[in-house]
Amino acid sequence: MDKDRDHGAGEALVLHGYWRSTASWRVRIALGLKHVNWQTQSHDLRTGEQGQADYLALNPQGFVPTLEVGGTPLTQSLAIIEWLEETYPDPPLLPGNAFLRARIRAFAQVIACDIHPVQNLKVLKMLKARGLDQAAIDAWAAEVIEAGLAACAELIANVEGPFCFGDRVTLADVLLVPQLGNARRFGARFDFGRILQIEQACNALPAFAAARPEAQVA
Ligand SMILES: N[C@@H](CCC(=O)N[C@@H](CS)C(=O)NCC(=O)O)C(=O)O
Repeated sequence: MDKDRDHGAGEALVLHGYWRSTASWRVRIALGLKHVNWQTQSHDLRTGEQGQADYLALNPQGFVPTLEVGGTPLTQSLAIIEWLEETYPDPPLLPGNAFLRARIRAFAQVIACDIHPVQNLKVLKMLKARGLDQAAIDAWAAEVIEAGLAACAELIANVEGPFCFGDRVTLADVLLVPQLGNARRFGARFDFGRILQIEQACNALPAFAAARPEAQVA
């Protein structure tokens, strides 16, 4: 890799992901909102394809997503989305002033840093290996999701919808909708504040509809 080369708009984009991956789902939404063309390469997490040597060369953590930009990999969904935001500024996912942007990022980070990481496959397998049965694992995941989503609802309690931060989709909505998919998977409550109405408003948009797991080829 030429470390001095920047990567800009118009380069070929390949999204390495998986249909059910929450973090890949986020990136699919952002790509759709930005009206960017991309190709997709699926890695079956159930069979461990994310741990194969050729994939680890792109993403040493063995996680999806990875976005290849002109053949160079970018990892971590939030970093990928921020790269998209800087490269394709329209429509902005981080609008407004610095204070509003900090609030939007805080909401997104509750999900990306504090709720989602403990439900990834590696972590769930570790719990199983330590003797927890599936019901206990699901209950533990649901508890974490519920506490996090309740906090998310509070963070936007003083904002009018239809979206998390007003009448435009932001990074917060991009993170929220896939996390609600995970909430359903683990049987967690998510009827906090405006959360359900926000999900409905988002899913009415083509970029969100096209990014749903059910709309992907497995
Ligand atoms: N912080 C990472 C999380 C990525 C992540 O957890 N990906 C999951 C799918 S949603 C994964 O690849 N899991 C594979 C495994 O745990 O082996 C990001 O936002 O990109």
